[in-house]
Amino acid sequence: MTDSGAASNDLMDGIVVRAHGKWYTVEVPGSDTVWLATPKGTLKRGRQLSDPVVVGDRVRITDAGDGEARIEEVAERRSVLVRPQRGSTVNEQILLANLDQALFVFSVTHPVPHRRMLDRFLILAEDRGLPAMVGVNKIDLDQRLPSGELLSRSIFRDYESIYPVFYFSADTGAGIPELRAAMQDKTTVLTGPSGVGKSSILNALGAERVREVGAVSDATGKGRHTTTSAELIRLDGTTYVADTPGIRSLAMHGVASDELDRLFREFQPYLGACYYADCKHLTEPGCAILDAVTDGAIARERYESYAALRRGDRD
Ligand SMILES: Nc1nc2c(ncn2[C@@H]2O[C@H](COP(=O)(O)OP(=O)(O)OP(=O)(O)O)[C@@H](O)[C@H]2O)c(=O)[nH]1
Ligand SMILES: [Mg+2]
Ligand SMILES: [Zn+2]
Repeated sequence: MTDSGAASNDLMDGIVVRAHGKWYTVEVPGSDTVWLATPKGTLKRGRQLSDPVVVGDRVRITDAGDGEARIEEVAERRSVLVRPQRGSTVNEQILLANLDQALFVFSVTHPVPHRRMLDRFLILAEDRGLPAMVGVNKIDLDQRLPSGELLSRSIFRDYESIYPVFYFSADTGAGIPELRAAMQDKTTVLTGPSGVGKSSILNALGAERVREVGAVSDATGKGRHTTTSAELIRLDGTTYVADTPGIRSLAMHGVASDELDRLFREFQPYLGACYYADCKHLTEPGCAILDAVTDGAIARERYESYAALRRGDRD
C-alpha cells in the first residue's frame, strides 16, 4: 500500500515536542500553529519493536480538522537516546530522537558544585557519543580567592581543555549570548542538579513558555495524559532544549568498568601505553595514566573521580 492519496502540498514538516499516550504535540517550524497529532495506522504496525513516534522525531503531518493532525511519515532518526530496559536489549525505551548535544549545568555556589556528578554526566555523554558542554551558572555570585583566581575557574578549569565550558548568569544575563550561540539550530538536552538554575536559564535563553497542550486538551478532550517522556522547548523554530526527566538516572547505568577509562576523554592518548594490557590504572606499576597524573597532564580530581568509580565507591 502506498500513500499516494495524500497530496504532497498538504504535507507539513513538523517536530514532535511532547508525547501523551497515543497523542503527540507537533510544532511546525516557522509557524505558531501547534498540532495534536496521532500516527496513521501503518506507522504503528511498521515499528512494533520500538516506538513508532518519539519526542524529537521529524515528521510530516496532514491536517485532520479540528486542530488535529495525522502523522504520515517519520524521518529516519539521526540519533536516539535510549533507556535500556532491564534484561532486554530489544525493548529499550527511546527517550528522545535527534538529539545533538548535552549541556550539564552547575552553579558556582548555592548549591556547591558536585564534580563527581558532573563526571558521571560526562561519562554518560561519552558513552552515548553525545557532544557535551559544561555550563556554570550564577557567576554573579563568583568570588576572588586569595590567590586572585576566580572561584568558578578554580573549580571548572580542569574541564576547559576537554569540553566547552560556559560561565554565565541567568540573573544578570552575562555570558548568556555565548551559550545561546552554541545552541543555535541544535537540540540540546539540559540537565543538572536541583537549584542550579535550569528553569532560570531557559527563561534567559528566551524559551517560549508555551503550554498549548492544556488548551488543546480542553478543546478536544484528547491529549490529557500527563507527559511521561521528554519534552522539547522551543528557542526558535530550529533550536530546541530538551527537558528529559529520566536523564539523571541514566548517568552511570550500563557502563562496564573496563570501559570506564576510555570515557574519560583526556585519558585516551595514554590508553594502551600501560605496562599491563589489562591495567586498571589504580595501583599498577608502569601505568601511563598514573604517570600522566603525576606529570599534571591529567587533572588529579578527574583521576580521583575515575578511581572512585572504578573501585565501585559510593559517593
Ligand atoms: N544569584 C543567582 N541566582 C540564580 C541564578 N539563576 C537562578 N538563580 C536562583 O536559583 C534558584 C533556583 O533556580 P531554578 O531556575 O528554579 O533552578 P532549577 O535548576 O530549575 O531547579 P529545579 O527545578 O529544582 O531542578 C532560584 O532562587 C533562582 O532565582 C543566577 O544566575 N544567579
Ligand atoms: Mg527547574
Ligand atoms: Zn594504567
